Amino acid sequence: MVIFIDHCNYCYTGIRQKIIFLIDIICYSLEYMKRRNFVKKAALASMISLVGIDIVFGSSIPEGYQPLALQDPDPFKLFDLDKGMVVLNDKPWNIEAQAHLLDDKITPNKHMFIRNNGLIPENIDANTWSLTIDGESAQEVKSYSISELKSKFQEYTYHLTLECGGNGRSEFDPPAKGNQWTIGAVSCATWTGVRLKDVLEDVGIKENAVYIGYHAADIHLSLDPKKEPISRGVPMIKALQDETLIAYKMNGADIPLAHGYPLRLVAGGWPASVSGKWLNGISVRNIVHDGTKMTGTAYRVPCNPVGPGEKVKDEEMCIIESMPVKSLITYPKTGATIREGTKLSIRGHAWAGELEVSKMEYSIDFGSSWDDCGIELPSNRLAWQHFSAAISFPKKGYYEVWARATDAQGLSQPMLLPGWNPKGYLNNACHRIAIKVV
Ligand SMILES: Nc1nc2c(c(=O)[nH]1)N[C@H]1C(S)=C(S)[C@@H](COP(=O)(O)O)O[C@H]1N2
Ligand SMILES: [Mo]
Repeated sequence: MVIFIDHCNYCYTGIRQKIIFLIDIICYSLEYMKRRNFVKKAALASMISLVGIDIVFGSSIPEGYQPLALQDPDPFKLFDLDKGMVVLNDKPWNIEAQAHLLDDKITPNKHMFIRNNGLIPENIDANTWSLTIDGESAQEVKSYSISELKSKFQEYTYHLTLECGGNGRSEFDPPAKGNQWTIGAVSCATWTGVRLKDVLEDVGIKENAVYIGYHAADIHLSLDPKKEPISRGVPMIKALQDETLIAYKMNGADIPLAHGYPLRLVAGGWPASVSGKWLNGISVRNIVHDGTKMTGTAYRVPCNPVGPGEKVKDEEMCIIESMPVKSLITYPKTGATIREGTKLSIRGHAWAGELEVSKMEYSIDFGSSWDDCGIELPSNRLAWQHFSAAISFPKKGYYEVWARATDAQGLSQPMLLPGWNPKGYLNNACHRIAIKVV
C-alpha cells in the first residue's frame, strides 16, 4: 500500500507519470494476486473434518489462515481441568499439573497433564473405530472394532505411571527447546483394556519381529494428512508385557478425548510418548520402528554422558526406554507455614520406570543428612508408590524439604540436576518444597 501513497505525491504532475502510475498499480495488483495463495486441498479436507461440516467457500481460505471455529476455546472448560493446571502451549495443547495437584493416589482426570504433538481429532465415532494390526512381522493384516476387542479378549485394569520424557526440561542449562515442563508432566491413572500381547497372539507374530510402532488419528500441525504428528513404539519385550494395554477406559470411564478416546496404547514406566493416543494402528516391525519422533534426536539421550552444551552425533544418541527413579512431594504445597513445635506431615509418590522404589528419604538440611520416609508397595507393577513422613524442625526459620527415592538396583535421584542432554529429557532431580516454621 505504501507504494500508492508515494506515487500520489507527484503522480498528477503530467500524463506520463499518470501512465507510469497506472502501470504500477496493475503490476502491484497482479503481484498481490499471485502472492495470495489459497489453502491446499488436503489441508482443507482436514479443516472440514475438524469443523465437522462442509466449509462452503473453503477453497477461498488464504494459506496459513485458521478458521475461527478452530481457534482456541477455554482449555479449562474444554478439557474439564482444575484451575491450577498450567498451560504451556496452545498449538498444540500442552498443559501440566503442579505438585500439590498430584496428591491423589489415582490421578483424577482434572489433574492429568496433556501433551499433544498435533491436533486432537474430532467427531470420533467409537462404533466405527477400528484398530488395524499390520507390518512386516505380522502373520496377516487384521482389523478389530472396539466391540470385537472387548468380546474376544480378557479385560485387565492396571494403575500405570505415565511421565513425559521431557518432564523437568525447564531446569536444564543451557536450555533445551521444547515444552518447558517443570514437574507436572506425570500421572498415575487406572487404565482398562485388553493386553496387547493377546491381540498380537491372535494376529500371529513372525520370529523376526523386533518392535511395534503405533499409528493414530491425530492431525499433523501442517494439516497434511500424509504426515503423522507422532508414531512411536517399543521393543517386543515391552510390547508383550502383561501391563501393556490397548485401553478403552481411564479411571473407570471412557478415555477423555484429550487422553486418546476411544482407544489408546498404554505402556507404563516408559516415556509416555510410547503410549499412543487415538490408536488406530499397530505395525509389527522387523526393524526398530522408524515412525515420526523415533529417529534423529527425538526421545533420545547421549549413550554416554556429555558436558553441558556439547554437540552429540546422532549415532551417539540412544532411545530412552525405562524412565529413571523419581519422586514428588504432593503435600504440603511449597511455601507452607507451620508453628514451632508441631510436626509436619509430608506425603507424595515415587516411581522408577520398570523397577520398584526400595527406599524413600527426606532431608531438611539441603541434602547433608537424610531420614527415611515410609513407602507403600505399588498397587501393581509400574504404578507409583505412596510415601509419607512426619518431620520435626529444630527451631523457627526457613527450611526446605527435599525428597529422594532409590530404586531396587540402588540408584538414587540426583540432588539438583542429572546429566545434561541436548533435548532436555529425564530430569529426575529431587523435588524440593519451602517451609517456614514460625
Ligand atoms: N497420538 C498421539 N499419541 C501421543 C501423543 C501425541 O501427540 N499423539 N503424545 C505423546 C506424549 S509425548 C505424551 S507425554 C503422552 C501424554 O499423554 P496424556 O496427554 O494423556 O497425558 O501421550 C503420548 N501419546
Ligand atoms: Mo512426552
